[in-house]
Amino acid sequence: MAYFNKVLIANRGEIAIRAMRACRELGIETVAIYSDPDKNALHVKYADEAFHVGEARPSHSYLNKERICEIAHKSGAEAVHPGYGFLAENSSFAKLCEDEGIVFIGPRSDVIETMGSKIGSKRLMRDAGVPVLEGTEGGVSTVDEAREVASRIGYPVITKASAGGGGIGMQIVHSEDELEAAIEKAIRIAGSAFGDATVFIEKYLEKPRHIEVQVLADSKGNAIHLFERECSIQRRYQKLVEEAPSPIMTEDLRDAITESALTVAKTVGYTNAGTVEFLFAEGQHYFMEMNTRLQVEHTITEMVTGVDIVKQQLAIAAGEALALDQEDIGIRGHAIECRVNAEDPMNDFNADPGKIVRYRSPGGPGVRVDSGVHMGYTIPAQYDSMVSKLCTHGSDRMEAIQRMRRAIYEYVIIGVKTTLPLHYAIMNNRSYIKGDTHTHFIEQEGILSKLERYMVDEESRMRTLAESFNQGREVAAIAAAVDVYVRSNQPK
Ligand code: MV4
Repeated sequence: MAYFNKVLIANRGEIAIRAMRACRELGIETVAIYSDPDKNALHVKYADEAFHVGEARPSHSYLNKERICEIAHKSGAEAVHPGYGFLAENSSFAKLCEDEGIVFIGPRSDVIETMGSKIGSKRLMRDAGVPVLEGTEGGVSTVDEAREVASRIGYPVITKASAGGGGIGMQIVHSEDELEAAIEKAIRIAGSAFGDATVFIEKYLEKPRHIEVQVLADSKGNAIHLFERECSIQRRYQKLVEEAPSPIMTEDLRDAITESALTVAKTVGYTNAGTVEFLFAEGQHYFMEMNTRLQVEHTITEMVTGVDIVKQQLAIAAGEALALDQEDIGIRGHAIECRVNAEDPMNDFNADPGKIVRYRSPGGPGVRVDSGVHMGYTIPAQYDSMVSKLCTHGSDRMEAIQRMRRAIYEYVIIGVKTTLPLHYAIMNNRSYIKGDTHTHFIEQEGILSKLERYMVDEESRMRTLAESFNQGREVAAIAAAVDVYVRSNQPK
């Protein structure tokens, strides 16, 4: 049962390799695309065939819809896996594939479009009986209307862009005298960021958790969920650490949130793998949005459920009925993901692309590292700076945490600065260990101000590892790289 003979992977880095791994296990041939700076990237070497797609700029390469369809036809690929980012939630690309007779491995284009509107999808789900936060019915057209709604639901309220994402256009409003200026600002920002100035208002939750439910739905009307992930630990809307299951779930809360997620999927006629995002506070969940793609953090759900989500995506896209029943799915143990980025946590998380001169990834029991890098690889400046997803699985949450600390200890990355010391600090934080996570965790726990201590440990660890690792010519180069690393990390 091979589903397809050949699949084009319209992405780069770790997620391109992740998709190809599922194809390889199933005996499906893979086609890679690559931009100029990715000529020698791992995803290109992994694939059976590779085609140059364009220059570095995403608009000329990984976002070039027509060229990607052309390569699919030329290579004889029957389907396209979009990964995450780039074209993964682009309804016009999904539509182009549909029109060209190429299977888009994801939901139908109209479903992507429906979920792209925050206002539209929120109203649709409220009408279907899914809990949503109180707020304006549609977009805010006048300040008077906003004032009326805000005083009805009570301050604080928040403005959001209907086309939005990533917190763009979000303004927290604590009282009526801030309202007018906040709405004007939100409209201006939304208009310039998305070309759609529609904003809405809803009740603001002070310290919510971010909990999301993984769903799978086939084209025959079957839908199941793979339980939840908690993704509350983030900075500037970039997730840093995720875990599955959520540390605060009870059986009742889980029944309620997974039922809502399945209602969302069924209400839009969802197919393929998707994620329903909720805010969670004081025992209640509220639908926020649906991500109509495979997510970065799908890995931890795979670790606790044993389900290969990418293989499920391929089966569903090929028109197969889900072979899994809800009763077959359980949670075994606990999994944590750290997104290891080539960034400098001591310098406002600025990207630190460049050459990885020494690299050794951790292993052993309960460790999974999904990565698109290798020793000698240069992380290009043009794309996101993720080095890898470091995931651990344990029989319970504490074992997963202990394994994560141990895996970070084993991880050698020299040449670029990484977020590993930050992850180490989180794994040793009292509140984190208690499971007391929320969306303002990093600021509230003062994680960044405690980092210097971990950076000093990290430097001496890297020195020791560099020395024990290398002989001959390489030693000088690595010693120099460690020195650069140490000097640039001196507390100011
Ligand atoms: C909120 C909220 C509190 N109340 N909405 C941030 C990104 C965007 N997609 C939704 N976000 C939030 N919406 C209400 N009514 C708090 C956040 C929020 C957040 C949400 C998920 C993960 C991390 C976050 C960090 C800060 C704020």
